[in-house]
This record gives sequence, structure tokens and C-alpha cells, in this order.
Amino acid sequence: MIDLYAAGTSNGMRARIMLEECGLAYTLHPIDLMKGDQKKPEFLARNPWGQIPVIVDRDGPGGKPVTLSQSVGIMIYLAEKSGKFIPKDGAKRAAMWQALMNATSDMGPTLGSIFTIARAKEPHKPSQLLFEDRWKAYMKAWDDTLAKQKYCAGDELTVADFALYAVVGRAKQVLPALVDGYKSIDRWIDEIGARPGVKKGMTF
Ligand SMILES: N[C@@H](CCC(=O)N[C@@H](CS)C(=O)NCC(=O)O)C(=O)O
Repeated sequence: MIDLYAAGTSNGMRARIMLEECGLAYTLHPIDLMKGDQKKPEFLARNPWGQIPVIVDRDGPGGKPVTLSQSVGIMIYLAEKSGKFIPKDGAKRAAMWQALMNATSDMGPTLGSIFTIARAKEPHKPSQLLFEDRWKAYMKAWDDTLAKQKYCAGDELTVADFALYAVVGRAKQVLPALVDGYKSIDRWIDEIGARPGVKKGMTF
């Protein structure tokens, strides 16, 4: 059994989508970020960085418990545990890592910056433009890629699709204009978003 400590942000969604898609039994423990649950001693004991998501796998490698934070670390851990969503072929796996890192270390923080600036009483215009332009460039590149191939890393569904879906899906929930007008991304959103595991994983 796995315990998931998370909230409804793109990072939290990634972890929940993977638990669902890998078919692993888990219990969700909702963390209220606004109330600061993530800075309480019991949470910091699991992740000293004080951020969601965190999983505790009571049945980790060798039967020993594993406590893990970092959404990408969690996704890969769960993919390896279940033997799903990581290509066996080396070139395809490299393409998966490239797509995964763009979704998580480029697009995720860019979206976070856009949200933070949008919530400010007096948004700093140059920063707003910088991050919005960066977001549009990533979206355009994904739209072009997904016009040529079915999934983020090629012809195989991988963790990268779930990572990108969490960030694009979260953008669609909060600022839908960020996701408007990308035909191939729309086709991909329709397919990935229709998966029961993804639907449940996006729900908090
Ligand atoms: N690199 C980390 C980032 C985790 C992260 O930024 N978590 C945010 C929510 S999306 C959080 O817990 N924020 C609350 C805080 O920092 O106090 C990951 O991928 O898991």
C-alpha cells in the first residue's frame, strides 16, 4: 500500500495520475497548501523541503518502506515499480526523458510563474510577457511535435504524456486561454484526458 500526500496542483496531479495509471493501491491524504499543512513537523519529517507531492511506499524495494518527494522522482519510481510507461528501447527512452524534462522543469515552473504574476495586485508587465511568451513557445513546439507523432515521446504512451497532461490540464482549469488554439495538442488532450486513470488523477 502507498500513501500519497498531495494537493490539486500539477505536481500533485502527476503523482496521482501515475498511481492510477499504474494500477497501484494507494490512499490519498489531501494537503491543504493554503493552511500550510506542508510546513507542519509531521509533513517535514517526510519531506524537509516542505512541498507536495510525497509518497510513502510501505512495500518498497526489498520489502522496505520508501519515502519519496519530487514529482518526477515519484513518476519514475512508480513506472519502474509497475513496469509501465518507460520505453524499453534506448532511443525511445531518451526521447521520453527529453519530453519529461521539458514538461516538468521548463513548462511547470513557467506556468507557476504565470499564475503567481496573474494573482498579483499589480502584475509586473515585463515578467508577465516574458513567461507568457515562453509558455507560447513551448506550446507551439508541442503542437508541431504532436502533429507529427501520436505521443510526447513518439509512438508510445509514456510518463512524459502524464507529466505534460498535468501541466496543460492545470493551465486549462485556471487560465483556459493559455491552451486555446493548438489543434494537435487538443487532439492529444482529448485522448489522454479521456483515460479513467487520468480523470481520477486530476481530481482533488
Ligand atoms: N520540484 C518539486 C516541486 C514541488 C512543488 O513546487 N510543490 C508545490 C505545489 S505544486 C508546493 O508544495 N508548494 C507549497 C510550498 O512551497 O509551500 C516537484 O516536482 O515535486
